[in-house]
Amino acid sequence: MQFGSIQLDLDRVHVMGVLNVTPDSFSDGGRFATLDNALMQAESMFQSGATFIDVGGESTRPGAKEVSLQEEMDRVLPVVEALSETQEVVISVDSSSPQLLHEASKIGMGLINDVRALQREGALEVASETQLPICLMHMQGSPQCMQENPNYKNAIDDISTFFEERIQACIGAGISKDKLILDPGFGFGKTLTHNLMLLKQLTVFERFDLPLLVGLSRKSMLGQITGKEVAERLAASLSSSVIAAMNGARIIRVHDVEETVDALKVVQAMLDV
Ligand code: 7PJ
Repeated sequence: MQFGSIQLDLDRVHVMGVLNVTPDSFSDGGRFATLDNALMQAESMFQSGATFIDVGGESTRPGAKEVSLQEEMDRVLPVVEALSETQEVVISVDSSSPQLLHEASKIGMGLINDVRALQREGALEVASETQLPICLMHMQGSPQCMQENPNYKNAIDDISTFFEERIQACIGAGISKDKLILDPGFGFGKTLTHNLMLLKQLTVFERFDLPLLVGLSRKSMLGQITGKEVAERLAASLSSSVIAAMNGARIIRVHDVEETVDALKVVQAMLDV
């Protein structure tokens, strides 16, 4: 798949490093809120083997406050611009805001990562104009209320129906199907059981014949399983990344890039035999 100027083989496993530029971000306490810190963190993730850097300025942790468009743009755009000048890495932008995505597309964004799957007004049109790849993520509800009472008739079926609907919406907006990546959205309006079922049955989404991206890194489901705080979830995160890759995920979104790259090299070496 072509991500701006960078071509990647998505039959192989890739690591996406998370770069939060939110002062209230969930697991690094906003330490990378300033531009210099963000760039240093990105450089370190790139050196460790990340092929994507996912820049996000809106905290979507459960219960997080909404951020204004201006604030989100002020956080994200300088980072995108600086990264595109210095790194040979795909810059993914974790945003649902059409205006931000439009601006970011002019300064080096290589992937649209929208946790709302282009459902905001104007998002489909902007995404179509950029001609960039798009990750469509499933979420039930909104970050403000999604963990209050996650509820599905059948989570796999409901998420599949959602994917079908969003893929059709994209095609209707002139986006070709081969630009799409799917993500079931671990932790976004899902109970522990939903998350575990999705991880176990991830291969069911192979029927869409599109690359799968997943993010499980440090998430609360891992805290529920291990009883550990966010900062102590490395081993659990690695375990979940390995399971996801073995079940077909090809882009794994994580905070701990160096450790994940090694863990996934083992998976890739095995797949290569
Ligand atoms: C995800 C994301 C994810 C995609 C976040 C966190 C919450 N984008 N953005 N998939 N999670 N595509 O990292 O805990 O799972 S923010």
